[in-house]
Amino acid sequence: MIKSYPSAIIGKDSIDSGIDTIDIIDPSTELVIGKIGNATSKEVDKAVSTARKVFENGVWSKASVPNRQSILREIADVIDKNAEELAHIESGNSGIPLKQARERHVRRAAYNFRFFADYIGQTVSEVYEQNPDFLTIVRREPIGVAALIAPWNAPIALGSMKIAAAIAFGNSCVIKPSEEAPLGVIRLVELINTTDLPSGVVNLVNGDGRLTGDALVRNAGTDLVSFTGGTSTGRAIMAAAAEGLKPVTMELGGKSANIIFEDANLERALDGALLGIFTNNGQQCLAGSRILVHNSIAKDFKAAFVQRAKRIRIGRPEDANTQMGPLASRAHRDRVLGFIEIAKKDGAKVLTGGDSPEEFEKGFYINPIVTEIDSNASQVCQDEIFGPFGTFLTFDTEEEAYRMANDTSFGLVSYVWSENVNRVMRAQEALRSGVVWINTPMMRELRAPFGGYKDSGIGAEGGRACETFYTYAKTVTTPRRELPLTKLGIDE
Ligand code: TXE
Repeated sequence: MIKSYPSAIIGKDSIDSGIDTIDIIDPSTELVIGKIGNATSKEVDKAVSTARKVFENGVWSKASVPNRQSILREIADVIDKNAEELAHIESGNSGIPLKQARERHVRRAAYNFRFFADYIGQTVSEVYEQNPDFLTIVRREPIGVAALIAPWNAPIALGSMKIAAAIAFGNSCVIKPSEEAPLGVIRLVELINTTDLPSGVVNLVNGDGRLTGDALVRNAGTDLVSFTGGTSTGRAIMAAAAEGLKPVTMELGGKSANIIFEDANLERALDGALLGIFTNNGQQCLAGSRILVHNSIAKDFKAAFVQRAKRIRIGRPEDANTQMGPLASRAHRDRVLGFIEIAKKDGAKVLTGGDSPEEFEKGFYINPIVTEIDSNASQVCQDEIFGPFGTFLTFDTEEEAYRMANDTSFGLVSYVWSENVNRVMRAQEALRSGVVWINTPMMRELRAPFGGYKDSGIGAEGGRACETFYTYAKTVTTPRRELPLTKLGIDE
């Protein structure tokens, strides 16, 4: 049965616009599993004004920190209690293997709320008293209504990060999940609505990005915009937000270099390189898609990598054994496959993959792709492919490795594998990316900022980064004694 989902959840009410219904497709079967309506600008307006009303009545924005902490923890508990259901929905709608949805995405969603509950209990404010006549304090106040726009590659994990960060500091929000994979976030918001969080703090609108998403960004009642998605969409959203002078954070694409030096622990580097490009079906902004290997070890490393890539277990997302599921949509799969021809034209050698596994008649499955190429200037080394598509490049010197790693318009993450601590220190300094992972794949420390250099974004997510983004800094100055004031209008 095809279920109809609301086009908006405003407060605790589900609303169906019934307009321009969008099919939601299970990428493993290609079957339509649901329909969502496009929230119209009228519905967006209603969601925003509901969020604003709740913000202004102070029930959440002025709630005590212990009160907010206990509700954030209650949300985390509800996620944990319903983890199995959430993981199934997420996996069924996105093609992410159920095991990864359960152990990484849903667990992370609960952690996001617990993390911010802990964080707000430990915040400190600035006090300036260098001038002994005055005491100046800096207070942090919530801003208002946050517009949150989430992508399809990790909907619950990324959407929950935005909701948790926005509301922890007292804001209300309206989230727009991706129209390609909204079901996990819809269920998350429904679950949030079963807790003691005041109704209207979290609202949701569904629909096409250029209609509903754009209406949300431009709505006069939204005060700031947090976006995760593609770079060109990020540019469009920033331009729309600029008209209202709204602050933005943008977590955009990447073309991350994974540098493997000859003195690395090669077994761990191999495991890490495979995880870096093939986790989450290869659809992640932090993917280590350019694998830069020192020439002296390149031949053996590539051979071992290809052998392992061929053995990655492609399967139905719900199977416990599955390591890689289908890509998220037909259009996306076709786009990823299109890069094979581009690679060949640029002189690349396809070492494996790109064909469809025979056992699946339906579903957007592809075998993991590994290519090698001489020039980092090729489009496959410059464009974000956002799929299970790794490209090998080789280098002779450290400087060459850093030059190549930095020679991209992106700058989200870099990976470095070396057992030489001095080299590691040189590498982290030379690399132009917001995050550098040394001898580890994908270790997300929520206390630290996660954001990109260059076209990979603006701003960051993380403890203090979110505190700064989601609050106004209000400077309050008081004299410590009655200081003489110049008396205007009185003759001296
Ligand atoms: O995402 P979009 P797309 C990259 C990846 C991928 C490419 C395109 O390379 O191939 O982006 O993906 C909403 N105003 N990433 O086109 O468009 C949209 O509805 C307001 C990297 O599918 O960026 C969805 O909710 N909102 C990435 C969200 O933006 C708009 C994750 C993301 O969609 C809008 C995903 C508009 N004008 C893709 N247009 C990462 N950084 O992890 C679209 N949207």
